[in-house]
Amino acid sequence: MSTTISDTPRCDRAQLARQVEEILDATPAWDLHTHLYPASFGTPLAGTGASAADPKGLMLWGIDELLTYHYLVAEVFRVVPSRVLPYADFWRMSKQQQADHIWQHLFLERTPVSEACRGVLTTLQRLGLDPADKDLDGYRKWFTQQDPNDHVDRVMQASGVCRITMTNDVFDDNERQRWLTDPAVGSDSRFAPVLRFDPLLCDWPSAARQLSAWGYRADENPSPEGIAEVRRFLSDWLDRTGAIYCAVSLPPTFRYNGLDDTQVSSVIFREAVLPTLAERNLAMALMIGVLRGVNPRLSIAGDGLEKADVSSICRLCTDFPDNRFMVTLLSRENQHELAVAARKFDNLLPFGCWWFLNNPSIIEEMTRVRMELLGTSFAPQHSDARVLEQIVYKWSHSREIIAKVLADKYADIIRAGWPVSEDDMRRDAKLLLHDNFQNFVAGR
Ligand code: FIX
Ligand code: ZN
Repeated sequence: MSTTISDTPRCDRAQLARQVEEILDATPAWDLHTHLYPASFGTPLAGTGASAADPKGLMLWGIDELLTYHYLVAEVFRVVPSRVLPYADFWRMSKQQQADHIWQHLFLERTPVSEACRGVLTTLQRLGLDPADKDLDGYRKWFTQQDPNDHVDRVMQASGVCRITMTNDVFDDNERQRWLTDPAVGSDSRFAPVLRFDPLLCDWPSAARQLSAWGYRADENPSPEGIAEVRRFLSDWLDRTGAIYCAVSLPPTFRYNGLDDTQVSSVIFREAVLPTLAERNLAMALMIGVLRGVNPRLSIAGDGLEKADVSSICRLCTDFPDNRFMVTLLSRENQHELAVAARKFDNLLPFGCWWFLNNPSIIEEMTRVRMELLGTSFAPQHSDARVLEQIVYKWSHSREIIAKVLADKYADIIRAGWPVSEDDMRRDAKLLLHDNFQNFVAGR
């Protein structure tokens, strides 16, 4: 039976907050953007019962991967700078040595209050390990006792995630080869495939060289035949992977200037990518704002951000009404503009609090702005996890904040005389954590 909270003056805010938090916790989330893979893509840490470790395997899991997450690599160089430990020396260390270094300096010699450090603690705790033990070898032992395939179930259970969306980068040789060798590599139904092809839009000359090497005719300035070949390439990979949407990450300088824009990226996007997706009823995810290699010596930890151009997104939504765009922007300054754009275009779904925005203070601010402008019609979060167990902390921390914002909004409308039932709350939680994304990708 659904209870309705409507006795405004006596409405107990603390009880309402608890109720909403419980409902959010019990609602399965579809994690709509991660860099996670099932064990079929190989894993460097095999665990018990599994086949031999595959050093280049794509399924990352376990405490050493958690500690060497690139967010933490960037943080450890704040504490042990490169004038003390040169970058090259750090990168020469084994994974375990890097993890030891990060554990020592960020956890033992400092207080682990940053969001990425806190994430490791929440993860250990929710997996039944005690962070107070501070026993890195003990944690290592526990992880190596897990079977990776069963471990996926345990982690999904602990994080309340019912489906994990992958990022399947067709320009990554390691990944590409695995799809070509084993057509069933992506058939684990817990993981949904997504076709990712940044070079097509960010670096056409190198994408064209690759396409030619793979047997697709590609010219420097794409001719109509060249465009047809890009479409053939995309179709082949959409068939091979069964992708549920396509994705690219773009720099802050990305511009789409309209139907007569002659930039090569716009031509490829307009004539090859978007028509192929429209034909297949697939959405396109645009992740805009990353400045790659601000400090290249930090490798993957060295990327930064700048503001993106929201007018380009509005033009895309206008010019391609038969396409759907999921958009996340990396700069905090873009968030209000993006939410306003989503009020104008029903083929635009703002999603997630990406990367440097995935901190409690900013998640809360973004979620409030989005809810105030869009009601419940957005996808508040994705994990962007690179290491399996990260979904535990990313979802636990985010659920708490989404619940807090939602409870405040309920309290406001209850005060205005609108009753909110438990069923209403469950429906809203499901929309936010699952259905808005599911309906958008399905074109409903
Ligand atoms: O481009 C992306 O998908 C980014 O999310 C990643 O490249 C980035 O390194 C990341 O892990 C952010 O969380
Ligand atoms: Zn990502």
